[in-house]
Amino acid sequence: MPAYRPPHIASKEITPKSAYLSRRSLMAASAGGALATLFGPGAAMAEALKTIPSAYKVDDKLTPKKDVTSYNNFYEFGLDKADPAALSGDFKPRPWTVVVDGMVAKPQRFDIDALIKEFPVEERVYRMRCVEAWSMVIPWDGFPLAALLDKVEPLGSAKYVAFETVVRPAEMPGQKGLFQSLPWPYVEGLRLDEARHPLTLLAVGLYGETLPSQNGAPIRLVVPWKYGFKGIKSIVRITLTDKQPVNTWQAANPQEYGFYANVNPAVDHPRWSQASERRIGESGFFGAGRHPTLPFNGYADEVASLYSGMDLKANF
Ligand SMILES: Nc1nc2c(c(=O)[nH]1)N[C@H]1C(S)=C(S)[C@@H](COP(=O)(O)O)O[C@H]1N2
Ligand SMILES: [Mo]
Repeated sequence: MPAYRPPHIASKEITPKSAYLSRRSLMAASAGGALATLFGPGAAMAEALKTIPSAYKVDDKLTPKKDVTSYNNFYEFGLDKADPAALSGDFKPRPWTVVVDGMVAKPQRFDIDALIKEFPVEERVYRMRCVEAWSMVIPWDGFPLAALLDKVEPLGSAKYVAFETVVRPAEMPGQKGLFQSLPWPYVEGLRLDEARHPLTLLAVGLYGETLPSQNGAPIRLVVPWKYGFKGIKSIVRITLTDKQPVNTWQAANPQEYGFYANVNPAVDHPRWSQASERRIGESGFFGAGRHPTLPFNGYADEVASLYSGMDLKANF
């Protein structure tokens, strides 16, 4: 079993597990309007989210925690699925600052633990579909990106949100050496309306525990209707802009990866079919059951309207 936190991180530097667990049981216990008093200022958002229950928690069987935390894509730690868990022991997710800047009225630097205190952390059970045709079902703990964006007050001119991962070659072995897999930092982007969508989450934990380094500690993006590569990990900067941001995989291979990357079983990857997916952790060939891939990863009711009139084949 991989360690879920680097052993050199003192527990006092980490949001206590009890904080998540009490929040989780409180959320479960609270059917209605009590959330505002329980969670403080950002609670209106949590209330709003309860109006889309199908998106908030899917019924699929959860992928076991050991698979979620040992089968990872995080090229900063290496290319093999086992590398991020095995090679992230030197990574220090605390202390950590996230800068939010660009076309906003109130650019700010946020300490990660202040952020976690400020916004109510809630559990979201989402499907995660990697462009490589495997998938998981993950209980994330996080808060909507929209809550953070509201805080910095985007200007009317802002149309997109750009994200950047930390660069720390001393702690991230995949960023060292001659044979770099990708240019660093890893970068991603969303349209502002996608970023503000209530499903779009900044995750700070999973399975009720502090986010493991291999999953993008201390804070990563989760956009469940898009391929997994949009879910940028270990974020240090979020910048509002009026230009469509470059994203790492599109820049690396524009024939195969686009900006939108909405999960679409009807648009095959040039080298493989996207019609179905291997659900990691289920029994079947190579330990994974086969599932049909759903348009927008099963979130079409919530998000398809964002793309009305758009050619989904061209905007892959
Ligand atoms: N910084 C960074 N973020 C990243 C990646 C990466 O290599 N570097 N890989 C992406 C890909 S391809 C996927 S499928 C998801 C995997 O998230 P998980 O390992 O938590 O399941 O992270 C995404 N975020
Ligand atoms: Mo991926």
